[in-house]
Amino acid sequence: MATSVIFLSLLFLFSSLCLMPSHAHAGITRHYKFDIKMQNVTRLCSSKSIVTVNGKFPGPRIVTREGDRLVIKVVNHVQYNITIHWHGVRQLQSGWADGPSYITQCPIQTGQSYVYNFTITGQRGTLWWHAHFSWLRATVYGPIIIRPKLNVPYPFKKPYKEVPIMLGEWFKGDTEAIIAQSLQTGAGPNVSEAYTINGLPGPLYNCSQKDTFKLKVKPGKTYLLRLINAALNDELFFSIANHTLTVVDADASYVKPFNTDILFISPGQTTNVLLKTKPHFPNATYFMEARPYFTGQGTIDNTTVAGVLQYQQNSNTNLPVLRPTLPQINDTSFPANFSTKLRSLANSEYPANVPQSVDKRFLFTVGLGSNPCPENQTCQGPNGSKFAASINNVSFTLPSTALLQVHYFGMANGVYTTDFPSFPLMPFNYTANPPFNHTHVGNGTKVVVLPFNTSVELVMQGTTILGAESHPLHIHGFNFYVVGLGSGNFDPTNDPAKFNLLDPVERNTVSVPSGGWVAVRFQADNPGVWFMHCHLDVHLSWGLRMAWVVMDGKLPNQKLPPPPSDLPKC
Ligand SMILES: *[C@@H]1O[C@H](CO)[C@@H](O)[C@H](O)[C@H]1NC(C)=O
Ligand SMILES: *[C@@H]1O[C@H](CO)[C@@H](O)[C@H](O)[C@H]1NC(C)=O
Ligand SMILES: *[C@@H]1O[C@H](CO)[C@@H](O)[C@H](O)[C@H]1NC(C)=O
Ligand SMILES: *[C@@H]1O[C@H](CO)[C@@H](O)[C@H](O)[C@H]1NC(C)=O
Ligand SMILES: *[C@@H]1O[C@H](CO)[C@@H](O)[C@H](O)[C@H]1NC(C)=O
Ligand SMILES: *[C@@H]1O[C@H](CO)[C@@H](O)[C@H](O)[C@H]1NC(C)=O
Ligand SMILES: *[C@@H]1O[C@H](CO)[C@@H](O)[C@H](O)[C@H]1NC(C)=O
Ligand SMILES: *[C@@H]1O[C@H](CO)[C@@H](O)[C@H](O)[C@H]1NC(C)=O
Ligand SMILES: *[C@@H]1O[C@H](CO)[C@@H](O)[C@H](O)[C@H]1NC(C)=O
Ligand SMILES: *[C@@H]1O[C@H](CO)[C@@H](O)[C@H](O)[C@H]1NC(C)=O
Ligand SMILES: *[C@@H]1O[C@H](CO)[C@@H](O)[C@H](O)[C@H]1NC(C)=O
Ligand SMILES: *[C@@H]1O[C@H](CO)[C@@H](O)[C@H](O)[C@H]1NC(C)=O
Ligand SMILES: [Cu+2]
Repeated sequence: MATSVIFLSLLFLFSSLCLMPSHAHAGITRHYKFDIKMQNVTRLCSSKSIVTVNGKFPGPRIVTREGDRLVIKVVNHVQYNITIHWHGVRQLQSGWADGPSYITQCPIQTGQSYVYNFTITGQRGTLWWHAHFSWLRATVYGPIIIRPKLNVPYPFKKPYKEVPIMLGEWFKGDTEAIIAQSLQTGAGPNVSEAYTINGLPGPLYNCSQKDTFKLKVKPGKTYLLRLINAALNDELFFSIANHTLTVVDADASYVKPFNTDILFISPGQTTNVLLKTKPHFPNATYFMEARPYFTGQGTIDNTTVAGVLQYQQNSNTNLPVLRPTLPQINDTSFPANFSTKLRSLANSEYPANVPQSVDKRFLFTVGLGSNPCPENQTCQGPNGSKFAASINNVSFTLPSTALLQVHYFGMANGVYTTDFPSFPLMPFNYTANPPFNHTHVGNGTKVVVLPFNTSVELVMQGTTILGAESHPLHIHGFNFYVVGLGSGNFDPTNDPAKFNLLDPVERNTVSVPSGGWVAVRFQADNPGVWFMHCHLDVHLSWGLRMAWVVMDGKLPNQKLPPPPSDLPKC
């Protein structure tokens, strides 16, 4: 009797494994608890109380595998509202767990909690999590490390060790006060005092020698560095003196490996690289450094963070220090060349599912603009106005309730309108020099509605209004394929013929070149409300953001499930 029960249950287990559809959740469930707490931290000889997860800065690592479920309970113990966004996670049919405040959820208020519950499907590499309320992500961020499924190898030699490298930005002042002041006066916000590697500014700043990230290595080994740009407002160059890096993955999608001495990485992006150490103990210490790329007119933190690549046997000797060479701050050719090197692996195991036909085309201008100064106030933005930023001249106003909720319950009336322009309403020379002189932007909570599975081609066109800048545009709920990129105005007649529809890179954040354009394609196969915005928080706060509403499909697995019972209320 007992044996037959065991036999039957084995048979059942066996048959259910065989019958399991390939998309079913096959991994394990991993539980995390995030306590949002204040923590005193000292950097550059001044102490500051910052918002953290579990008192850690940078925050805790999430280590998982493709196919796993993550269940993360976030408890808010601080005076601020907060949400957490799992940056780059596709959130297939789990839009309620995406996190941007007032888009997919109301904030988790002081004393409240919310459980984020989602799976990692079809992704492997590095992603990250960060706060998605106001500028709290300045200190609330950490890595998401996604290993391949059990017994599935990397498509490159197994590294000896894996090391997350989070680039960040350190402000001596209170970042919430800084963005509030900018929105009030209309001026550009105060810039940071330092950049950081894993939270540490390093030896090139005053009073910071002891806060230096050291990567201790052995000779003749291959290390996998998981780079993440978590800086608030700055795209960065990164390099390690005398070492070549092999890029293998971007935004948790494998790429065709290529060698480079210097990386370009925008806020929101991740890049996995292989670092091969020297075959023998060298007689030098090597710095790894990062500093900004910037072409705009405003002020910027023009400093350099350094960490140390230290060969272990050499730790006690007084060796010469070698520093890498980084491009000039305004070297627009470097990001342009770098982006053309990124190609999907696009093989049978890791195909590039680039939409080959297009159902709906869009042209979005992205750039700066201004709002008039309110009556009786003096403003410190351009010509006494207030700085703003927009997409197709819409500076997006955040609603006071969550868009996903009103969409799901059919109560969108009065919260958002569906008239987000597909094309600029008034075309002009977007990259003219001198720039188009109409800077005033419109505003509203406008969205684009897409039927389920629409195949979308989106061209994002930078403008030169109030200064040409590059804008790292991030989409939630999807990856897009970067099919084309160029300088000047997009030419709808000649440029599409040059699109790469074979092996374009697949990512969640792409830099719209300064004074240029980028074309992406994606398949709207994920029902929900999905934020798309500039990942420079200053531009995000000024309104460079919008949302896509993707409708349910007909089949049960094409529908957004009902919200979890603990979804925060506004
Ligand atoms: C931070 O430091 C201040 C001043 O020393 C102290 O009053 C406060 O309790 C500390 N906060 C935390 C969270 O440790
Ligand atoms: C997470 O979601 C799954 C699938 O909907 C559900 O079975 C599970 O109970 C959820 N877990 C928690 C802790 O909410
Ligand atoms: C911004 O910088 C100015 C000049 O240094 C300073 O007076 C002001 O207090 C700063 N604002 C905030 C919010 O830290
Ligand atoms: C560093 O690289 C330079 C140029 O590639 C080379 O001449 C030098 O020997 C290297 N030095 C060390 C210590 O690796
Ligand atoms: C390091 O210095 C020692 C002694 O000066 C020398 O023997 C050795 O060859 C040097 N190693 C390298 C890699 O240059
Ligand atoms: C940035 O700093 C470097 C020196 O560190 C200086 O040469 C350069 O002019 C500065 N650039 C800007 C835009 O401030
Ligand atoms: C970068 O700035 C420098 C100094 O302002 C200028 O001489 C140079 O032409 C600029 N380079 C580019 C590529 O714009
Ligand atoms: C602006 O100031 C004038 C004169 O003091 C006053 O009459 C008017 O009501 C003020 N307007 C606003 C919007 O506060
Ligand atoms: C747009 O402006 C640029 C820079 O001023 C100029 O070179 C270009 O010819 C203009 N394009 C059109 C279509 O007018
Ligand atoms: C803006 O440009 C147009 C022509 O391009 C010109 O007629 C107009 O005077 C300009 N306005 C300002 C305020 O410079
Ligand atoms: C939004 O636009 C309206 C006019 O359409 C204007 O009155 C209002 O001031 C604008 N709001 C902001 C925040 O700029
Ligand atoms: C926190 O969120 C709630 C709900 O949206 C809102 O009523 C409240 O004003 C927010 N508080 C702050 C400080 O933003
Ligand atoms: Cu931007």
